[in-house]
Amino acid sequence: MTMRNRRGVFIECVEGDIADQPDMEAVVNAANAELRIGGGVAGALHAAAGPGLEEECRPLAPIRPGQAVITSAHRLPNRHVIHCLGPVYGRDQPEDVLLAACYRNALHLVELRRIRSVAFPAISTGAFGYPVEPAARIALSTVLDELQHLTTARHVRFVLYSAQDAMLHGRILEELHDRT
Ligand code: AR6
Repeated sequence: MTMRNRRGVFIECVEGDIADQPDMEAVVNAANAELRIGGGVAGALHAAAGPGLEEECRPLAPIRPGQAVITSAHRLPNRHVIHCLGPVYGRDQPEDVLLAACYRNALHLVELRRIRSVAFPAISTGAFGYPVEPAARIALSTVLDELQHLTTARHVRFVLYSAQDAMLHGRILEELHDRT
């Protein structure tokens, strides 16, 4: 686990399951455009949340790459789910701009709803094929940049599914944080 503190916000990278983050007020979903169940992160979150989540999502769909919408968390141990549609690598262009927009728009909702803690998965790095290292650089640098606009958030957690991805994110967090 790697942790850093900037502007009073605690940022960490941990190995774990995004559907099992009971101390976080909001969790972020790596959604599909239709906000349907799907696999990976979306599958895990919808399975734990129960069918009410998909029902609440229905009138909000479809969403575009880079967009984020917020719902309640139903049976998940959180208050909110923020659904982001990441870019499909090699198809949705410019993919770096669209991936950064996911994190920025999610944090905009965090600020609007006065959320104190939020957990992100590595959006687009599974079924959507974005290579993990460039995706991690975009994710972490966007979050570090956006901290200046956050007045309520105190804790941002990146939840990675493998030890290798957690170590990679941790190394990039140290590098970006300690450089600036
Ligand atoms: N907790 C944390 N990370 C996870 C979990 C989990 N439970 N499960 C997978 N990951 P993906 P995407 C990691 O495919 O690339 C869906 O089917 C995974 O190893 O969930 O944005 C949707 O319906 C990878 O590093 O999201 C969409 O159609 C990362 O989370 C599409 O896939 C993201 O993998 C979205 O694709």
